[in-house]
Amino acid sequence: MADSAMRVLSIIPPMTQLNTPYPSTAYLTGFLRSRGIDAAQEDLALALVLTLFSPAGLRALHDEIAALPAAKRSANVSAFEARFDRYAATIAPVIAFLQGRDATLAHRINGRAFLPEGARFESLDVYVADQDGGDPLAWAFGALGAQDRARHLATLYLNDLADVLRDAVDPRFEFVRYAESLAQSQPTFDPLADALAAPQNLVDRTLAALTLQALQRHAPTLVLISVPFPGSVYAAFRIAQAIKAHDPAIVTVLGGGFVNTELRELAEPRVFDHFDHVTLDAGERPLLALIEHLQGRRSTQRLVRTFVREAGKVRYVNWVEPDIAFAEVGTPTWDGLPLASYLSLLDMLNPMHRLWSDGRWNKLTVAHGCYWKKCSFCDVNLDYISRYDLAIPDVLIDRMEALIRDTGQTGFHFVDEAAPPKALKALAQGLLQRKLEVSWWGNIRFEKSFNAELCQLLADSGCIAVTGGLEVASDRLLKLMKKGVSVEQVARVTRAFSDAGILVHAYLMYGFPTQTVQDTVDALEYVRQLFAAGCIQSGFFHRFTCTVHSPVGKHPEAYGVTLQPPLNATFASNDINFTDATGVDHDAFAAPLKKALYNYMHGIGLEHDVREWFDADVPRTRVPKSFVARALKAWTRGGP
Ligand code: B12
Repeated sequence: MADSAMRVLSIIPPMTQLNTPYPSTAYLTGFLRSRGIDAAQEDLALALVLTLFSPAGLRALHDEIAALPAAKRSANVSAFEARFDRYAATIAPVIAFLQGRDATLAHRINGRAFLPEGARFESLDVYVADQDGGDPLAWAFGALGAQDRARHLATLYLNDLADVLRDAVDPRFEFVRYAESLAQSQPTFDPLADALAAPQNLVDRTLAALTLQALQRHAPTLVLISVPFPGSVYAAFRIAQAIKAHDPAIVTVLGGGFVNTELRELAEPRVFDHFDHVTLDAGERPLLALIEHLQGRRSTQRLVRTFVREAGKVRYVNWVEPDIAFAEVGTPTWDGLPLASYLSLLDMLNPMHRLWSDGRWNKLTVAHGCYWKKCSFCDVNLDYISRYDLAIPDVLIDRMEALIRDTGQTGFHFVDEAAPPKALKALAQGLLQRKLEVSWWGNIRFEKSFNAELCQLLADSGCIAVTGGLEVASDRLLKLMKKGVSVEQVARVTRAFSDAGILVHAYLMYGFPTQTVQDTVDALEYVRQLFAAGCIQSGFFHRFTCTVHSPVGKHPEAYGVTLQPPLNATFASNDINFTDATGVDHDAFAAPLKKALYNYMHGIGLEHDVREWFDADVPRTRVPKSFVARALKAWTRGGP
């Protein structure tokens, strides 16, 4: 293939997120262009949703439903059919509103007579009605939040439509993940192969048509399909299938976070019916090698971190060459993505979830990898954690300036594993020096070095929110998981952020090895106190899962657990089941912890004994009532 003929198209498959593009194609496209390679990108996740949820898309859905036997029509489907005319009339204005193109529609939406209301609107009834007007959303949005209120109602309306699509066409469809179970920790390719061999439904057909349109627009010779999460894998294969059916000579490559995590032991030849190559870890170096290979300038033996199929068998080729330094990867570009068409959804009435689903964020990385890389629940052995590499602050700020020119937008989400405090300090100083007015947020570790002074500096430079792991709030377990923080330290650090006006979201965990019921009750008590003391404003409880690449998965004996025997995976491998000698049924705590947290986030129930959230009898907490208050007092007296 001659140099001039090489045209690369990078694709984000459904689903990732709808408010802003997932950044991998932007990174790869920016890098390839910086090396003089003709590269373009497409977000087929957004395109799929905009096509399905359009007047023509709803008519197609209506036609599908007409062919369904009456017995197969769920309540959601019947409700949609009964009000189809209203749905068909409102879908385009609602999408325009969610895209920020028609703000005045908020008034009609808020009147509650404009949109047809399906089952999703029942969630509004759980909120306490306002005493005067009986407005169930008044507590959340107040008198001034007309736009947000309308955005929330419009999101419920879209969720209703997604339910109809799910019930009538494809049970696997969701807005942020699609057919996730076909890929996540799936030891064999069989379920995915069966799904790919099944006749195409409306979603598949729409996606195939969009794929062909993208091929027509860009005429690529090489297509890169990026799968960050298990919930984007099925669609990635459908896209590759459509490409190969159209023109088998187009080279297809699979890469991304899911591959880097779950396909490291790939041995399934059928994957290569759809993809010519599968690459691991940071894509820049493997891609340069692959492009040289496709241009006839490099043999197969010298591919980098690339799986190929040879004589019907999967072979992993890794000619060792250094990765491209973080300072040299170039600036991501959003060029070619329809930035004005993303949807600002308002799903959860929680300030942090809002940052994830609402608004267009430029995404950048302060540093590649994690500077701590010790946490025993984390995939610390994988390149995206273990290879720590940092660019000087000036390079980062240059990239930010380039992105503002590129997108016209000044909000940044740093997608780091954990942005290092020193680098953030230098970034903040640099932003202030250059008088660059931006907003930014990202994930950090609750390090001691985030004191009041540094937090204020970060806030002055535009930091609006941080997320960080408190995991199981228990000093014993934090030590066992090598988190490197204590509850007391987290209290002080989060308070310093909050005092500076920065929103704090805590990642919380339950079900870690050796965790007892008492530990869980105590953890919730710490969390209660942190909310009550204004240290954190948001949080989420994740159930601990043991992965094959984590220290717990590698040395289970050190954590008192026994792993189930390995599954002999030929396809995906990640989560492993285990037994914990404590025998605690952590599943029983999922709902109580979620309920408690949901209420705390809204300032409700903070004065209650934490035992009240649990259905079963649990022991009284051992945590002193004023633990957090005392930690904060000692700190204001003595400094951190
Ligand atoms: C920030 C982040 C988030 C954020 C923001 C996500 C977003 N949409 O922007 C939030 C908190 C919302 C999030 C949520 C989730 N996340 Co997350 N997230 C990350 C994190 C830390 C960085 C992602 C990122 O933007 N990286 C920067 C981009 C440029 O990197 P990249 O996509 O990996 O691309 C590079 C390479 O992979 C490669 N590449 C990518 N595509 C391709 C394609 C080809 C052809 C080639 C050759 C190369 C290539 O080149 C790129 C440049 O080097 C990663 C871990 C990590 N460090 O990567 C986890 C990670 C991607 N998340 C993960 C998961 C599981 C999730 C959730 C499903 C968690 C959950 N249970 O809810 C959700 C899914 C949410 C959704 N549907 O959008 C896993 C996925 C692993 C897996 N099992 O598949 C990861 C890897 C972390 C982990 N080990 O747990 N996440």
